[in-house]
Amino acid sequence: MNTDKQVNMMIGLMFVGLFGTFLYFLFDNGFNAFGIDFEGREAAATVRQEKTNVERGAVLYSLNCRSCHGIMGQGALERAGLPGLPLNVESFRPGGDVSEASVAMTADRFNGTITCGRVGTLMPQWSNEEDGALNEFQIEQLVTLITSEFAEEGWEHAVEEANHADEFAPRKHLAAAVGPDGTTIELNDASGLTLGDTLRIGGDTIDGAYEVLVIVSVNESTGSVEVERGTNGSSAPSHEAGAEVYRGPIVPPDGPVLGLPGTTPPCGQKNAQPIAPPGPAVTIAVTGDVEFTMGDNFFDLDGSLNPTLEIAAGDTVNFTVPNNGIAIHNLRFAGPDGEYNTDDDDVSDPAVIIGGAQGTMEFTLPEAATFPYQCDFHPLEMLGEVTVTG
Ligand code: HEC
Ligand SMILES: [Cu+2]
Repeated sequence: MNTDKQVNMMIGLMFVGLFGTFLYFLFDNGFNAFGIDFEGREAAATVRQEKTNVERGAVLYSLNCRSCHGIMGQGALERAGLPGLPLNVESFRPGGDVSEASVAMTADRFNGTITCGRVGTLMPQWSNEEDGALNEFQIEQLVTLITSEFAEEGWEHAVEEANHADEFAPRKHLAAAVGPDGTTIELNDASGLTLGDTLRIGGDTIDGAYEVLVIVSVNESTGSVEVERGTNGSSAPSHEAGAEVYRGPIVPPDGPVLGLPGTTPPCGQKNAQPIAPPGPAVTIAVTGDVEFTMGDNFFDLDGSLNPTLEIAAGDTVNFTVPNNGIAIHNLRFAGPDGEYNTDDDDVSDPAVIIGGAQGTMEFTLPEAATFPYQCDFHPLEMLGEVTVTG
Protein backbone atom coordinates (compact mmCIF):
# COMPACT_ATOMS: atom_id res chain seq x y z
CA MET A 1 0.00 0.00 0.00
CA ASN A 2 1.42 3.39 -0.86
CA THR A 3 1.25 6.36 1.46
CA ASP A 4 -1.45 8.14 -0.59
CA LYS A 5 -3.86 5.26 -0.17
CA GLN A 6 -3.15 5.09 3.56
CA VAL A 7 -3.87 8.80 3.99
CA ASN A 8 -7.13 8.53 2.05
CA MET A 9 -8.21 5.62 4.19
CA MET A 10 -7.39 7.55 7.37
CA ILE A 11 -9.46 10.47 6.19
CA GLY A 12 -12.28 8.15 5.22
CA LEU A 13 -12.27 6.47 8.62
CA MET A 14 -12.27 9.84 10.35
CA PHE A 15 -15.41 10.82 8.47
CA VAL A 16 -17.11 7.56 9.34
CA GLY A 17 -16.22 8.22 12.99
CA LEU A 18 -17.51 11.81 12.90
CA PHE A 19 -20.70 10.78 11.17
CA GLY A 20 -21.24 8.08 13.77
CA THR A 21 -20.79 10.61 16.56
CA PHE A 22 -23.25 12.91 14.81
CA LEU A 23 -25.85 10.12 14.53
CA TYR A 24 -25.38 9.29 18.19
CA PHE A 25 -25.82 12.95 19.05
CA LEU A 26 -29.14 12.95 17.16
CA PHE A 27 -30.22 9.73 18.84
CA ASP A 28 -29.39 11.14 22.25
CA ASN A 29 -30.98 14.55 21.87
CA GLY A 30 -33.69 14.00 19.32
CA PHE A 31 -34.31 15.87 16.10
CA ASN A 32 -37.09 17.01 13.91
CA ALA A 33 -36.08 17.31 10.24
CA PHE A 34 -36.91 15.89 6.82
CA GLY A 35 -40.39 15.16 8.13
CA ILE A 36 -38.97 12.80 10.73
CA ASP A 37 -39.63 13.51 14.40
CA PHE A 38 -37.32 11.49 16.59
CA GLU A 39 -37.65 12.12 20.29
CA GLY A 40 -34.20 11.42 21.61
CA ARG A 41 -33.25 9.08 24.40
CA GLU A 42 -33.88 11.37 27.33
CA ALA A 43 -37.29 12.58 26.09
CA ALA A 44 -38.32 9.00 25.38
CA ALA A 45 -37.33 7.99 28.91
CA THR A 46 -39.35 10.88 30.37
CA VAL A 47 -42.41 9.84 28.37
CA ARG A 48 -42.00 6.25 29.49
CA GLN A 49 -41.73 7.35 33.10
CA GLU A 50 -44.81 9.53 32.84
CA LYS A 51 -46.87 6.77 31.22
CA THR A 52 -45.79 4.40 33.99
CA ASN A 53 -46.88 6.92 36.62
CA VAL A 54 -50.25 7.41 34.91
CA GLU A 55 -50.78 3.66 34.89
CA ARG A 56 -49.82 3.28 38.55
CA GLY A 57 -52.06 6.23 39.36
CA ALA A 58 -54.94 4.44 37.61
CA VAL A 59 -54.44 1.32 39.74
CA LEU A 60 -54.31 3.41 42.94
CA TYR A 61 -57.37 5.32 41.79
CA SER A 62 -59.36 2.16 41.22
CA LEU A 63 -58.43 0.85 44.68
CA ASN A 64 -58.96 4.00 46.72
CA CYS A 65 -60.98 6.65 44.95
CA ARG A 66 -63.68 5.20 42.72
CA SER A 67 -66.23 4.70 45.53
CA CYS A 68 -66.71 8.49 45.61
CA HIS A 69 -65.32 9.75 42.28
CA GLY A 70 -66.79 6.97 40.13
CA ILE A 71 -65.48 4.10 38.03
CA MET A 72 -64.71 6.51 35.18
CA GLY A 73 -63.59 9.42 37.35
CA GLN A 74 -66.59 11.52 36.42
CA GLY A 75 -68.28 11.89 39.81
CA ALA A 76 -71.88 13.08 39.69
CA LEU A 77 -71.72 13.30 35.88
CA GLU A 78 -71.24 9.56 35.78
CA ARG A 79 -73.93 8.78 38.33
CA ALA A 80 -76.10 11.18 40.32
CA GLY A 81 -75.34 11.07 44.01
CA LEU A 82 -71.63 10.26 43.80
CA PRO A 83 -70.08 12.69 46.29
CA GLY A 84 -66.69 13.11 44.59
CA LEU A 85 -66.09 15.78 41.96
CA PRO A 86 -65.23 14.80 38.38
CA LEU A 87 -61.46 14.28 38.01
CA ASN A 88 -61.48 12.90 34.45
CA VAL A 89 -61.94 16.37 32.99
CA GLU A 90 -60.25 17.82 29.90
CA SER A 91 -59.52 21.17 31.50
CA PHE A 92 -57.29 19.46 34.09
CA ARG A 93 -54.83 18.22 31.45
CA PRO A 94 -52.80 19.73 28.61
CA GLY A 95 -54.37 20.06 25.17
CA GLY A 96 -56.89 22.34 23.52
CA ASP A 97 -56.67 25.81 25.05
CA VAL A 98 -55.50 24.54 28.45
CA SER A 99 -52.15 26.19 29.14
CA GLU A 100 -49.21 24.45 30.80
CA ALA A 101 -49.36 27.01 33.59
CA SER A 102 -52.95 26.15 34.35
CA VAL A 103 -52.17 22.42 34.37
CA ALA A 104 -49.28 23.07 36.77
CA MET A 105 -51.62 25.00 39.07
CA THR A 106 -54.22 22.24 38.98
CA ALA A 107 -51.53 19.64 39.78
CA ASP A 108 -50.30 21.69 42.72
CA ARG A 109 -53.75 22.24 44.14
CA PHE A 110 -54.78 18.60 43.73
CA ASN A 111 -51.59 17.43 45.38
CA GLY A 112 -52.64 19.54 48.38
CA THR A 113 -56.23 18.28 48.30
CA ILE A 114 -55.21 14.62 48.13
CA THR A 115 -52.53 15.07 50.81
CA CYS A 116 -54.66 17.01 53.30
CA GLY A 117 -58.29 16.32 52.28
CA ARG A 118 -60.90 19.06 52.00
CA VAL A 119 -62.48 20.34 55.20
CA GLY A 120 -66.28 20.41 55.20
CA THR A 121 -66.54 17.60 52.61
CA LEU A 122 -66.18 13.82 52.49
CA MET A 123 -62.75 14.11 50.84
CA PRO A 124 -60.37 12.58 53.38
CA GLN A 125 -56.64 13.18 53.79
CA TRP A 126 -54.52 10.47 52.11
CA SER A 127 -50.97 11.27 53.12
CA ASN A 128 -49.11 8.84 55.41
CA GLU A 129 -47.94 11.85 57.37
CA GLU A 130 -51.55 12.77 58.10
CA ASP A 131 -52.49 9.16 59.02
CA GLY A 132 -53.69 8.42 55.47
CA ALA A 133 -52.93 5.34 53.37
CA LEU A 134 -50.67 6.74 50.64
CA ASN A 135 -47.06 7.90 50.42
CA GLU A 136 -45.96 11.00 48.54
CA PHE A 137 -44.96 9.05 45.40
CA GLN A 138 -48.37 7.43 45.21
CA ILE A 139 -50.06 10.81 45.64
CA GLU A 140 -47.89 12.19 42.83
CA GLN A 141 -48.91 9.24 40.62
CA LEU A 142 -52.57 10.06 41.25
CA VAL A 143 -51.97 13.71 40.39
CA THR A 144 -50.19 12.56 37.22
CA LEU A 145 -53.20 10.42 36.28
CA ILE A 146 -55.40 13.53 36.44
CA THR A 147 -53.05 16.10 34.88
CA SER A 148 -50.94 14.16 32.35
CA GLU A 149 -51.22 14.49 28.60
CA PHE A 150 -51.67 10.70 28.75
CA ALA A 151 -54.59 10.98 31.19
CA GLU A 152 -57.10 9.49 28.76
CA GLU A 153 -55.17 6.21 28.54
CA GLY A 154 -54.92 6.31 32.32
CA TRP A 155 -58.67 6.61 32.81
CA GLU A 156 -59.23 3.74 30.38
CA HIS A 157 -56.86 1.71 32.48
CA ALA A 158 -58.73 2.71 35.66
CA VAL A 159 -61.98 1.41 34.14
CA GLU A 160 -60.30 -1.91 33.18
CA GLU A 161 -59.03 -2.24 36.74
CA ALA A 162 -62.50 -1.61 38.15
CA ASN A 163 -64.10 -4.10 35.77
CA HIS A 164 -61.54 -6.72 36.61
CA ALA A 165 -62.13 -6.18 40.34
CA ASP A 166 -65.93 -6.27 39.95
CA GLU A 167 -66.32 -9.26 37.62
CA PHE A 168 -67.68 -12.52 39.03
CA ALA A 169 -65.66 -15.72 38.98
CA PRO A 170 -66.89 -17.52 36.92
CA ARG A 171 -68.20 -14.52 34.99
CA LYS A 172 -71.89 -13.75 34.71
CA HIS A 173 -73.80 -12.43 31.73
CA LEU A 174 -77.36 -11.85 30.62
CA ALA A 175 -78.78 -15.01 29.06
CA ALA A 176 -81.54 -12.93 27.44
CA ALA A 177 -82.04 -9.30 26.49
CA VAL A 178 -83.97 -7.07 28.90
CA GLY A 179 -85.93 -3.90 28.09
CA PRO A 180 -86.01 -0.70 30.15
CA ASP A 181 -89.04 -1.81 32.16
CA GLY A 182 -88.09 -5.45 32.78
CA THR A 183 -87.82 -6.31 36.46
CA THR A 184 -86.45 -9.83 35.95
CA ILE A 185 -83.09 -10.56 34.36
CA GLU A 186 -81.97 -13.98 33.18
CA LEU A 187 -78.39 -14.91 34.04
CA ASN A 188 -76.19 -17.73 32.74
CA ASP A 189 -75.52 -18.50 36.40
CA ALA A 190 -77.36 -17.00 39.38
CA SER A 191 -75.34 -18.66 42.11
CA GLY A 192 -73.55 -16.74 44.83
CA LEU A 193 -75.82 -13.68 44.77
CA THR A 194 -76.95 -11.97 47.96
CA LEU A 195 -80.36 -10.30 48.32
CA GLY A 196 -80.06 -6.54 48.67
CA ASP A 197 -76.65 -6.42 46.98
CA THR A 198 -76.21 -4.44 43.79
CA LEU A 199 -75.21 -5.52 40.28
CA ARG A 200 -73.87 -3.43 37.43
CA ILE A 201 -74.56 -3.80 33.71
CA GLY A 202 -72.57 -1.70 31.26
CA GLY A 203 -69.46 0.38 31.85
CA ASP A 204 -67.28 -2.15 30.00
CA THR A 205 -65.40 0.78 28.49
CA ILE A 206 -64.82 4.40 29.44
CA ASP A 207 -67.56 5.60 27.05
CA GLY A 208 -70.24 3.24 28.28
CA ALA A 209 -72.89 4.42 30.74
CA TYR A 210 -73.87 1.79 33.27
CA GLU A 211 -76.88 0.80 35.27
CA VAL A 212 -76.94 -0.25 38.92
CA LEU A 213 -79.57 -2.85 39.90
CA VAL A 214 -80.57 -4.10 43.36
CA ILE A 215 -81.15 -7.84 43.80
CA VAL A 216 -84.71 -8.47 45.04
CA SER A 217 -84.94 -12.27 44.72
CA VAL A 218 -82.95 -15.07 43.11
CA ASN A 219 -84.03 -18.34 41.53
CA GLU A 220 -80.77 -20.26 41.27
CA SER A 221 -82.23 -23.20 39.36
CA THR A 222 -83.65 -21.09 36.50
CA GLY A 223 -81.08 -18.27 36.63
CA SER A 224 -83.85 -15.65 37.00
CA VAL A 225 -83.08 -12.70 39.21
CA GLU A 226 -85.75 -10.21 40.19
CA VAL A 227 -84.23 -6.74 40.38
CA GLU A 228 -84.96 -3.12 41.08
CA ARG A 229 -83.84 -1.20 38.00
CA GLY A 230 -81.94 2.08 37.59
CA THR A 231 -80.93 2.56 41.22
CA ASN A 232 -78.15 4.55 42.89
CA GLY A 233 -78.46 7.48 40.53
CA SER A 234 -78.28 5.38 37.34
CA SER A 235 -80.92 5.04 34.65
CA ALA A 236 -82.36 1.84 33.13
CA PRO A 237 -81.81 1.37 29.38
CA SER A 238 -82.29 -1.94 27.59
CA HIS A 239 -79.44 -4.45 27.62
CA GLU A 240 -78.56 -7.07 25.04
CA ALA A 241 -78.20 -10.78 25.66
CA GLY A 242 -74.58 -11.54 26.50
CA ALA A 243 -73.98 -8.26 28.34
CA GLU A 244 -71.55 -8.82 31.19
CA VAL A 245 -72.96 -8.50 34.70
CA TYR A 246 -70.57 -7.16 37.34
CA ARG A 247 -70.80 -6.75 41.08
CA GLY A 248 -72.33 -3.38 41.93
CA PRO A 249 -70.08 -0.40 42.54
CA ILE A 250 -68.49 0.16 45.94
CA VAL A 251 -70.83 2.33 48.01
CA PRO A 252 -69.34 5.69 48.98
CA PRO A 253 -69.02 6.23 52.73
CA ASP A 254 -71.52 8.80 54.01
CA GLY A 255 -69.15 10.24 56.56
CA PRO A 256 -67.40 11.58 58.40
CA VAL A 257 -67.27 15.04 56.88
CA LEU A 258 -63.68 16.19 57.35
CA GLY A 259 -62.88 18.74 60.04
CA LEU A 260 -66.26 19.11 61.75
CA PRO A 261 -66.19 21.31 64.87
CA GLY A 262 -64.68 19.42 67.81
CA THR A 263 -62.20 17.48 65.63
CA THR A 264 -58.65 18.37 64.62
CA PRO A 265 -58.46 18.76 60.83
CA PRO A 266 -55.29 17.52 59.06
CA CYS A 267 -52.43 19.80 57.95
CA GLY A 268 -53.39 22.53 60.43
CA GLN A 269 -56.52 23.43 58.46
CA LYS A 270 -59.36 25.34 60.14
CA ASN A 271 -62.51 23.49 61.20
CA ALA A 272 -65.40 23.31 58.76
CA GLN A 273 -67.83 26.19 59.10
CA PRO A 274 -71.56 25.69 58.62
CA ILE A 275 -72.37 27.46 55.37
CA ALA A 276 -76.16 27.15 55.33
CA PRO A 277 -77.64 30.62 55.80
CA PRO A 278 -79.19 31.00 59.26
CA GLY A 279 -82.98 31.18 59.34
CA PRO A 280 -85.40 30.74 56.46
CA ALA A 281 -84.18 31.49 52.93
CA VAL A 282 -84.89 34.99 51.63
CA THR A 283 -87.34 35.20 48.73
CA ILE A 284 -86.17 37.33 45.81
CA ALA A 285 -88.26 38.13 42.75
CA VAL A 286 -86.13 37.85 39.60
CA THR A 287 -86.77 38.90 36.02
CA GLY A 288 -84.73 39.68 32.89
CA ASP A 289 -80.94 39.30 33.21
CA VAL A 290 -79.92 37.88 36.57
CA GLU A 291 -76.44 37.16 37.91
CA PHE A 292 -76.68 34.14 40.21
CA THR A 293 -73.22 33.61 41.69
CA MET A 294 -71.77 30.29 42.90
CA GLY A 295 -69.09 29.90 45.58
CA ASP A 296 -67.69 27.00 47.65
CA ASN A 297 -70.35 25.80 48.37
CA PHE A 298 -73.36 28.12 48.12
CA PHE A 299 -75.48 30.12 45.70
CA ASP A 300 -75.44 33.86 46.19
CA LEU A 301 -77.88 36.43 44.81
CA ASP A 302 -76.83 39.93 45.84
CA GLY A 303 -75.60 38.69 49.21
CA SER A 304 -78.51 36.33 49.95
CA LEU A 305 -77.34 32.74 50.19
CA ASN A 306 -79.40 29.95 48.61
CA PRO A 307 -82.42 32.27 48.18
CA THR A 308 -85.91 31.29 47.07
CA LEU A 309 -86.28 32.55 43.49
CA GLU A 310 -89.66 33.98 42.59
CA ILE A 311 -90.41 34.09 38.86
CA ALA A 312 -93.62 35.19 37.12
CA ALA A 313 -95.25 32.51 34.92
CA GLY A 314 -94.43 33.14 31.26
CA ASP A 315 -91.54 35.46 32.11
CA THR A 316 -88.13 34.66 30.62
CA VAL A 317 -85.19 34.92 32.99
CA ASN A 318 -81.64 34.84 31.62
CA PHE A 319 -79.38 33.60 34.38
CA THR A 320 -75.64 34.10 34.25
CA VAL A 321 -73.97 31.74 36.73
CA PRO A 322 -70.35 32.66 37.43
CA ASN A 323 -68.33 30.20 39.51
CA ASN A 324 -66.33 32.37 41.91
CA GLY A 325 -65.20 29.33 43.85
CA ILE A 326 -62.51 26.74 43.23
CA ALA A 327 -64.62 23.56 43.14
CA ILE A 328 -66.82 22.58 40.20
CA HIS A 329 -70.44 23.75 40.42
CA ASN A 330 -73.56 24.01 38.30
CA LEU A 331 -77.19 25.10 38.54
CA ARG A 332 -80.08 22.69 38.01
CA PHE A 333 -83.81 23.40 38.31
CA ALA A 334 -85.89 20.26 39.02
CA GLY A 335 -88.75 21.63 36.86
CA PRO A 336 -92.50 21.32 37.52
CA ASP A 337 -92.31 17.57 38.31
CA GLY A 338 -90.12 18.39 41.31
CA GLU A 339 -87.69 15.57 40.41
CA TYR A 340 -84.06 15.96 39.38
CA ASN A 341 -82.57 14.34 36.28
CA THR A 342 -85.87 14.18 34.40
CA ASP A 343 -86.87 15.64 31.03
CA ASP A 344 -88.27 18.89 32.43
CA ASP A 345 -85.07 19.91 34.23
CA ASP A 346 -83.26 23.09 33.33
CA VAL A 347 -79.50 22.93 33.71
CA SER A 348 -76.79 25.51 33.20
CA ASP A 349 -74.78 25.47 29.99
CA PRO A 350 -72.14 24.10 30.44
CA ALA A 351 -73.38 21.54 32.95
CA VAL A 352 -69.95 21.53 34.61
CA ILE A 353 -68.67 24.99 35.45
CA ILE A 354 -65.09 24.99 36.69
CA GLY A 355 -63.71 27.61 39.08
CA GLY A 356 -63.37 31.01 37.39
CA ALA A 357 -65.66 30.09 34.49
CA GLN A 358 -69.33 30.94 34.06
CA GLY A 359 -72.44 29.36 32.63
CA THR A 360 -75.81 30.58 31.44
CA MET A 361 -79.35 29.30 31.77
CA GLU A 362 -82.52 30.60 30.17
CA PHE A 363 -85.71 29.80 32.07
CA THR A 364 -89.37 30.17 31.13
CA LEU A 365 -92.39 28.35 32.51
CA PRO A 366 -95.94 29.16 31.35
CA GLU A 367 -97.71 27.94 34.49
CA ALA A 368 -97.37 28.28 38.27
CA ALA A 369 -95.17 25.70 40.04
CA THR A 370 -92.88 25.21 43.03
CA PHE A 371 -89.77 23.01 42.81
CA PRO A 372 -86.22 22.82 44.14
CA TYR A 373 -82.91 23.85 42.56
CA GLN A 374 -79.44 22.60 43.37
CA CYS A 375 -75.83 22.24 42.35
CA ASP A 376 -75.40 18.60 41.27
CA PHE A 377 -72.02 18.44 42.95
CA HIS A 378 -73.10 19.85 46.33
CA PRO A 379 -76.75 18.86 46.64
CA LEU A 380 -76.67 19.09 50.45
CA GLU A 381 -75.23 22.58 50.60
CA MET A 382 -76.18 24.33 47.38
CA LEU A 383 -79.95 24.07 47.18
CA GLY A 384 -83.03 26.23 47.28
CA GLU A 385 -86.52 26.71 45.89
CA VAL A 386 -88.08 28.22 42.81
CA THR A 387 -91.65 29.55 42.95
CA VAL A 388 -93.24 30.33 39.64
CA THR A 389 -96.25 32.53 40.36
CA GLY A 390 -99.32 32.40 38.10
C1 HEC B 1 -65.24 9.42 50.78
C2 HEC B 1 -65.36 9.91 49.45
C3 HEC B 1 -64.09 10.25 48.71
C4 HEC B 1 -63.02 9.44 48.44
C5 HEC B 1 -62.84 7.97 48.82
C6 HEC B 1 -62.10 10.22 47.67
N1 HEC B 1 -62.59 11.48 47.47
FE1 HEC B 1 -61.70 12.98 46.46
N2 HEC B 1 -63.21 14.20 46.91
C7 HEC B 1 -64.37 13.84 47.58
C8 HEC B 1 -65.25 14.96 47.65
C9 HEC B 1 -66.61 14.98 48.32
C10 HEC B 1 -64.60 16.03 47.01
C11 HEC B 1 -65.16 17.38 46.70
C12 HEC B 1 -65.06 18.35 47.74
C13 HEC B 1 -65.73 19.62 47.29
O1 HEC B 1 -66.94 19.63 47.13
O2 HEC B 1 -65.03 20.58 47.10
C14 HEC B 1 -63.33 15.52 46.56
C15 HEC B 1 -62.39 16.29 45.89
C16 HEC B 1 -61.25 15.79 45.33
C17 HEC B 1 -60.33 16.56 44.53
C18 HEC B 1 -60.45 18.03 44.19
C19 HEC B 1 -61.21 18.20 42.91
C20 HEC B 1 -61.49 19.64 42.56
O3 HEC B 1 -61.94 19.88 41.42
O4 HEC B 1 -61.29 20.53 43.38
C21 HEC B 1 -59.35 15.71 44.13
C22 HEC B 1 -58.17 16.01 43.25
C23 HEC B 1 -59.66 14.41 44.69
N3 HEC B 1 -60.81 14.49 45.42
C24 HEC B 1 -58.89 13.27 44.49
C25 HEC B 1 -59.16 12.06 45.13
C26 HEC B 1 -58.30 10.91 45.01
C27 HEC B 1 -57.05 10.84 44.16
C28 HEC B 1 -58.83 9.95 45.79
C29 HEC B 1 -58.28 8.55 46.06
C30 HEC B 1 -56.96 8.49 46.61
C31 HEC B 1 -60.04 10.47 46.37
N4 HEC B 1 -60.20 11.75 45.94
C32 HEC B 1 -60.89 9.75 47.19
C33 HEC B 1 -64.65 12.61 48.10
C34 HEC B 1 -63.79 11.52 48.08
CU1 LIG C 1 -71.46 23.11 43.82
